[in-house]
Amino acid sequence: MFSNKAEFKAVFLQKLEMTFGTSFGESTKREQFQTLGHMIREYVSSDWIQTNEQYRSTGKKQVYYLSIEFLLGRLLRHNLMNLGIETVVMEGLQELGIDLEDLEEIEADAGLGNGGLGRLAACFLDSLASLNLPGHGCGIRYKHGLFEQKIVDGYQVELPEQWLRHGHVWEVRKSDDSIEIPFWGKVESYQENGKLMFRHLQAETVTAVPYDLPVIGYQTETVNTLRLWSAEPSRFTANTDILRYKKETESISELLYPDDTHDEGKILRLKQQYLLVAASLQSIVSSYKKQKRSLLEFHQFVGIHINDTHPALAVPELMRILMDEEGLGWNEAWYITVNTLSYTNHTTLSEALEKWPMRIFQPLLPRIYMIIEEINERFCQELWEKYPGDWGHIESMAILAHGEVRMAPLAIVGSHSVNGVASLHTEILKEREMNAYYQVFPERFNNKTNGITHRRWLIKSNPKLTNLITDSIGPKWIEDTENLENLLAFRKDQAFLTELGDIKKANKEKLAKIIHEKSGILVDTNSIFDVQVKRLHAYKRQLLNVLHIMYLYNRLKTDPGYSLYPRTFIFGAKASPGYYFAKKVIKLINTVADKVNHDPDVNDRLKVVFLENYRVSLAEDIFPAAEVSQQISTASKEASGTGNMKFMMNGALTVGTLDGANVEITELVGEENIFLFGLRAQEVLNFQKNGGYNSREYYHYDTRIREVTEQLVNGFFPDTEGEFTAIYDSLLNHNDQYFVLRDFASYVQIQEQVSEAYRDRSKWLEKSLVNIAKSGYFSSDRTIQEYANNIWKIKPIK
Ligand code: 26V
Repeated sequence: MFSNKAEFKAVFLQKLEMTFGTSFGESTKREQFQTLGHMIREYVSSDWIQTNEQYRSTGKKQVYYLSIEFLLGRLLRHNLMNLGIETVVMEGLQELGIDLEDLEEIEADAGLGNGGLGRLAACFLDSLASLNLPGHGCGIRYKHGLFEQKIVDGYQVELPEQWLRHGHVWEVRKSDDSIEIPFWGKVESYQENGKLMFRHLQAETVTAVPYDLPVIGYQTETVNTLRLWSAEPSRFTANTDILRYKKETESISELLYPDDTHDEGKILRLKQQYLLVAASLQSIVSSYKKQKRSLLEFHQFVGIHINDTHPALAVPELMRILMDEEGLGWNEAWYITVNTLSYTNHTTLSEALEKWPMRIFQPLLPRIYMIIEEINERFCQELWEKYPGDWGHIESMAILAHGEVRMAPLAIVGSHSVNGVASLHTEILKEREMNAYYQVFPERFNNKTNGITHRRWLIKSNPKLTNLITDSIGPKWIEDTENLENLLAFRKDQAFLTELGDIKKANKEKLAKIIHEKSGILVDTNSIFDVQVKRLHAYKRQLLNVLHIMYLYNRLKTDPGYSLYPRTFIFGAKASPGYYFAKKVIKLINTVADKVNHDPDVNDRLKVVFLENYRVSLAEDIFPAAEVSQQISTASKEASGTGNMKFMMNGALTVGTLDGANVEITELVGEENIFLFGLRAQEVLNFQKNGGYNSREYYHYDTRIREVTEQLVNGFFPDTEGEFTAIYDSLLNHNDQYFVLRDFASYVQIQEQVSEAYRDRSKWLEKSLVNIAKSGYFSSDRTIQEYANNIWKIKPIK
């Protein structure tokens, strides 16, 4: 299509004029962006077709990654880079007077996710394609991604996100592949050739329409597919209240995580989950059948991955397809189902473990419910043989109990592999949360420590550091990130360290500019950039961070001899709309920021910034500029964390608890290259089991704690009466569930060590270098290779 600058320019201009009927001189940035996007999509289409043909003709096993979230972010630069045409395009545009960076800014983030779970899915897709592995994503094409966050008067305000307002250049609508999804109605049994069969009657059907996105591997010819389903009214509906039916139908793919405090919201979420699963599985089975293979071998050629429990209905849906549509018997179908499916758990927090009331589930998905009943009955029978008479234990493990359908047990029982996402997390699953199932299926449990794609999180987002690395150790690390270890040879190389420091400084300046543009705050780029960016949740303890800032402020105000190394604390976080406490923490951060930033006694040494609307594209500017990475969850609560890996890869040092993947980070870099503090997971779990923690003791004996907690409620912050009572109560009247006060002293101390360490510049840079050098382990290529080898058993296809 184009192989040099001149050709690129000619095609670009022609396409722009043909598509928009406007001359280049008159065209808008958006038209230019869309032209470029369409060109790239056309550019990959032959590889895309070729990849699919190759997969079909070789007939090797393929994997489908089912996920309710895919947090892709922007794709333009990433696709150009992966295609290896970034330079041609950039220079070609330049000659036309267009800055590629300006066009990039036009693209809306595809923010179809909430946090780590969705971003992990996106990193995995990139690794699958880059490793030439036959693996595709299946998700939902939400009309609105995660809400857009505005901060008004310190409060989070949620606006509907509008990523599709101008269309999405990368997608292809495939309406011929649409699938009818039945809800409600009733199930009828009948006899066929002496066999008892079932059919679903009087259902209200919805049409699931697929939109395909190309997933382009890094400088390979592999182009996999992310298929996102959209819910549309069916042509076959018998519903006569058309307007209502249309509205109800479209609401299924309207937004991510609709509020499920009421039945209506629960129905909607369950519809989303079933739509995702049923449409994906039916399309997978129909493409398998085109290969003319027996369904009895299905599991040998297809793997289906359940990302967290949201797609766990894949278990009964695959059973339904195999039995009701393909005529297999229960035992055959069950064998195939279990051997096809695998499941990853991403959290042990009980509020995130999904359960659906049977009274809603049964009428909405009558046939699926029947199948779950049968799965449950057979599973309980098995348990009865293992634990005869122990009804209590059996009930605690059942899939159906206390009027609810429990999704995690359904996923475990129906999969041949169950994995956690970091070694500590997997141990906690095996020894505690899922111990009962581990006793029954020990061979199913395994660990797959998370990873991140270094192509987006280092090569694309930190080009300066990328160049320094390649200039120093050659380009081999790009293919295999373990080679980053070769950087260790430069530990004592002052010229290298100086350059490393200069690059960080340049990245800090870029971020400082963004901060100034977005919030009007001027930050000192010689100060330490100390960053906490992640979902807002009590267990992640943004509160500990902000209480520490209050303490620093108090100390600066009252202790004239105190010399604090200047620090800029940067936050980015969205709170779930219904999460009252999390929203109060956002308000507190902004209130403290306001006070600190406007106080001339301290604001030359202390600044606090809350960056609004944290999302993938903003994150790409934050990680390269960070020097301190805050990973301070209550030990045992963070399954893995992946932000921690992105910071590390960009040379930030971690201040963290021994939680999630911080454990592996510590093993890799050594305790001298990380700042650990706080309770260990075992201590937290023991407190939770046996009691013995009293937060008020810490209040009484530590004057620093007393002062900062009282300041929440004593008028210290003007015009905030009652504003922070819930936070105060959580700490002192509800015994501080997340051990914020227990870890406070230890956190203050480790932060002092950070300041101390930073004063020795070359020492600090050496630690930074060690972190980068050891971060290769956290490439999602390593993670995906482990999934491919040990769970999915898939091989590269070139
Ligand atoms: C939380 C919430 C909060 C309220 C609104 C709805 C909602 C939906 C999902 C979740 C959490 C889902 C699980 C999740 O994102 N887990 C994260 O998965 C990452 C990838 O494995 C892991 O690194 C993080 O530690 C884990 O928290």
